[in-house]
Amino acid sequence: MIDPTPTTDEQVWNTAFIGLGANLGEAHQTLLKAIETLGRHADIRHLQLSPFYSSAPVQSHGPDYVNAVARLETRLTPYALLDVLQALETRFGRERPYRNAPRTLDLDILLFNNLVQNDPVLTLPHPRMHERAFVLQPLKNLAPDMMLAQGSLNDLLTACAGQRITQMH
Ligand code: PH2
Ligand code: MG
Ligand code: MG
Repeated sequence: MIDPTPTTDEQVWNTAFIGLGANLGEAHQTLLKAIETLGRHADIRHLQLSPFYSSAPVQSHGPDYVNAVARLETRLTPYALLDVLQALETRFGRERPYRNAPRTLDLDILLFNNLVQNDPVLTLPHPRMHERAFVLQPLKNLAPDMMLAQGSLNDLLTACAGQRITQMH
């Protein structure tokens, strides 16, 4: 039988950048497992991962964080992707005692296509990404020429030169 709903497949795949962070437990291992799980999701493809970085807590405390950024394509909506990420955070033992508390796993949607929105559930682009070296540096590894509304990645990185961040391997 002829498929009644032929799709022009390319139209439904969106590009998203995800910020990964953890500073409790086996942070590095947790990020690897989270990435592996995401990569197996039926509605996610072409996952690319930046190098891992060790970074001093920014407006947070506790041990140094492990951070990375992933680029992926997804046919999920931004809200459905957020649900997938939050379920993963929960599975890896994330608790939310207070804002910016140390955490076993944080998965933030940084960018979703060129979407700009600000609603109670999801603000895009991520409202603080432009002032955080632990996001900008791995993002630059994946997309060196990217421009944010606030400027180029290089200029924004210069502005947060005081934030300690080291590539791990
Ligand atoms: N995440 C925060 C707050 N502070 N600092 C570092 N170094 N890395 C993070 O991932 C991080 C943070 C809130 O999500
Ligand atoms: Mg975060
Ligand atoms: Mg978060």
